Amino acid sequence: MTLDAVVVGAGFAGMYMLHRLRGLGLSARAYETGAGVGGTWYWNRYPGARCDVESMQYSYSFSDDLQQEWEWSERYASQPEILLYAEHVADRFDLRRDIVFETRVTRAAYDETANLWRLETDRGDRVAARHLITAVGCLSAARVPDFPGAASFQGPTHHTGRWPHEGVDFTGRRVAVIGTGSSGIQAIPIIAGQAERVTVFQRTPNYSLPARNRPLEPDHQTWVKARYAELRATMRESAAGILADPNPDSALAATEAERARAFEARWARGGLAFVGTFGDLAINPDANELAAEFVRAKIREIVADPGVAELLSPRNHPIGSKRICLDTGYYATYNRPTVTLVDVRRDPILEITPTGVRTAAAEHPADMIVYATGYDALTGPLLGIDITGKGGLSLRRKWAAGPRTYLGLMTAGFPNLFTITGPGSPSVLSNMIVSIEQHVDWIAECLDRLRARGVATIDADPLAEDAWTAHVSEVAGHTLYPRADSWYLGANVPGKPRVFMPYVGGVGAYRMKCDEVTANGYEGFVLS
Ligand code: N01
Repeated sequence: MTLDAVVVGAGFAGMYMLHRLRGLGLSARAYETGAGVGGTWYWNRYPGARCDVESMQYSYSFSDDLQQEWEWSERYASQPEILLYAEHVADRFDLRRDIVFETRVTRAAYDETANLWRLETDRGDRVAARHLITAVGCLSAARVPDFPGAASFQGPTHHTGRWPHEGVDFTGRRVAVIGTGSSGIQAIPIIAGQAERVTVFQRTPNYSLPARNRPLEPDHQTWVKARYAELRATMRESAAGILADPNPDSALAATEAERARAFEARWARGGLAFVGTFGDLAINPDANELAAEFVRAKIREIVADPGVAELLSPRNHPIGSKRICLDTGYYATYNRPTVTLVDVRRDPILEITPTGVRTAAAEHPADMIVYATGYDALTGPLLGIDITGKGGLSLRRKWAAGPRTYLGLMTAGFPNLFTITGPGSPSVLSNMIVSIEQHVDWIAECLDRLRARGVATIDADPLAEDAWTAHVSEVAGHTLYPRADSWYLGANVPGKPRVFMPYVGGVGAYRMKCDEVTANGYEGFVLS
């Protein structure tokens, strides 16, 4: 059977892509590893999982009926509520009949003679499609570090991104949590509220800001819904796809009192708006340090033990150069007598034993291990599929020194393969749904226009790809991002090339660039 398009994944990207393809009258099918829709929100069922983009902004804008009828209950939606929303969308737009669940696409090979993508799945399906569109997510390849002895551990182990559907009861348990990124920081306070003991193994302290989550006031919801068109337009033209009200002024130009007032006001407001307190926090190390020290002072205020407060205070990277975390009661959790923090930089994990975690200095008994150890980000989910393009070129080989794309949408030598929120696009540096909708709309329009012009094949021009890849890296070089060992750079995966993968130019500027490429007849692409 030959389809017009196969979509890989049925999270927010895959679902909307499928909807748009159908709207164009194309035959399409999505393959999804999970047993349901929702992607990230299907897998990440750990306690405390919540989106840190506000719910009324972290939602689809493509259907006004949908955005008017759906009611969010909190400022930041919890994982169960976002999953319900995803399921509602799947039902409302009747998407499930074209999604094959519990099926992973394992291979995709471009057949040059037939101009088709030939796919294989782990269930033995064989299917051919004119277009292959990956909607595999940026943070879906979960990573558990290779600790010696890990398999010998006698109790249950759970990665935050592969959490059991039936939930986990921590009552009476001694729980080891490894990792203090966004997932760990959300889960630790809730686990500590239930477990007998929690030992947190921290390699890098993170800057975390208070979420100040609360029930969504009905008046606010009505207000937003009445202005959705205008607010969504502002989000699309913004830097990060959120309504953040950034202050363009320099932190260094303000007086000490003005700065303190500005930081305090945004800290009190809660959420990601803190990073927009001044315009130079992401680019000027001195300005950044002022914001970083403000957060460290807050940690010292909250955490009773000065030694623990110091361990929790990030000092080896600028604020915002690793993904900022939002929390509810994270730092205060360390005031509980049942919670211990282990700094694994000073006291490294040597091995997992049958009954706990052994560091250089001590054995830490545990009945359960929670791995909040993150992902092989951006490239991991794509390279997890054995993809070969023209001349048998494998994507793994092509990207051996880091991803190379044109606009994060295509990679040369792999015709008719589109990568939604691929490396080289704003993706993880933005509200993902804004970036997803922009890519899906761009791809849908492209397929429609090419069909109208009788063009069968689109591929990235290698020269345009070289220029874009250099531009992505150059723009990142003007910021403080490369100063941290982050997953944006692949630093969390041993052996992964150190390349800054997402595009920091901002979703507004990026959208203009993509629209310009379309207006110029797909400049930088080769059509045939
Ligand atoms: O993963 P992470 P995450 N030994 O990679 C540590 C999004 N997200 O799942 O920093 C010891 O950030 C690692 O240490 P280090 C968001 O974009 C959003 O928490 O590499 N420790 C780090 O502390 C986020 O950024 C939301 O030194 C090891 C932790 O494990 C992204 O997903 C919620 C180790 C991993 O942190 C990923 O977040 C959750 C080792 N060998 C996630 N290996 C919201 O919207 C790794 N670590 C709220």
